[in-house]
Amino acid sequence: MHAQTPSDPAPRFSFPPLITVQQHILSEQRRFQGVSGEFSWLLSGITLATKLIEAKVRRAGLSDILGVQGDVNVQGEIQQKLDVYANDMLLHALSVRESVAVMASEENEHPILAGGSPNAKYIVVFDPLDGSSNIDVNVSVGTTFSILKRTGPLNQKATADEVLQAGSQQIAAGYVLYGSSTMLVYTAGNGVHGFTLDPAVGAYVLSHPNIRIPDSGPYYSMNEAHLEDTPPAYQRYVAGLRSGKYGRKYASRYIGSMVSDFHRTLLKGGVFLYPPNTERPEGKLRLLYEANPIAYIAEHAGGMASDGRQRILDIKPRSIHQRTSLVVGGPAEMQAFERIMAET
Ligand code: AHM
Ligand code: MG
Repeated sequence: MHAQTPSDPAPRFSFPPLITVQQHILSEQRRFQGVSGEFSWLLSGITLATKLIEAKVRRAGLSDILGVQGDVNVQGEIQQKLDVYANDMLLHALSVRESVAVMASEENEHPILAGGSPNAKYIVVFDPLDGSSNIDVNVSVGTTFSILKRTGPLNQKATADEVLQAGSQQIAAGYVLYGSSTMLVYTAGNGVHGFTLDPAVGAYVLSHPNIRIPDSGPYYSMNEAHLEDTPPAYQRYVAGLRSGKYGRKYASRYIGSMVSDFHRTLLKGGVFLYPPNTERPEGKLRLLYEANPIAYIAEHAGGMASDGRQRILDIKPRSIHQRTSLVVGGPAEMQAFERIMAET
């Protein structure tokens, strides 16, 4: 008989365990059937790309010193526009994930069929850098993404039309906000979780587990320059928010960068709206890669999202760059909105 090797007790730490997004995805994978290793590998492609994007966004202010976009920089490289760079990073990181069959981006007119395995089963749709016109003035921007499963037979080549699925078919969605810190917020259908990028070690660390949107919050958020040009029901709704008709007098906050405006709405409560207006009767935001991921996250955090006629997630898309109006927020604000719409 061998003598047992003595072992030291497991170390005890006085700080809470650090959970990275990769650990979190893996633990979800163990707990839920249907969440496969391929899926976590795919998500790691998104997190890698967003770290590369964040590094570039953080240096954006230096472009005035190092050369403007389109110029040749000090290394003799042509400076790319940041949204083009962000798109390239996502396309690159995802095209080497064998499980990705199709990618669709705000920056590409048509969906891109990835060359992965013939059994690749995922479709990834994204806006690589939403609100990029704000970069020049140092305002936060974001990346939004949505993950769907292929609808066609797996042993046949994917078709671009498979991207055109209602948002309710998403299996995961998220965004990254490049703000005063960089945060990833995602859901794979089991709670909404927020991770803050620790720039020292380059890891997204769980900072906001199980985010729930407050039942009611202090802010409404819209571009009020368009208010007179929006349908009367929206005007009545905003008047009600301002006047205290829905239980409180709402204050106004508008950044003009959807991820930032939604992120505040998610954490503090309230409502974000981009209604139709005379210039944009369909609304401005894109259904597949802007409204759908935001709506999916909102619903999984206890909120709601509507285009004024129906649930965002029920809209069957006709084209990949289709626009929609969007009203998204907490239950109290959304129920008030739905009552107003029902009266019209
Ligand atoms: P973009 O995809 O061209 O960046 O436009 C989308 C952005 C959103 O981030 C934001 O909610 C909206 O445009 C702001 O629009 P406006 O300037 O009309 O208020
Ligand atoms: Mg956009």
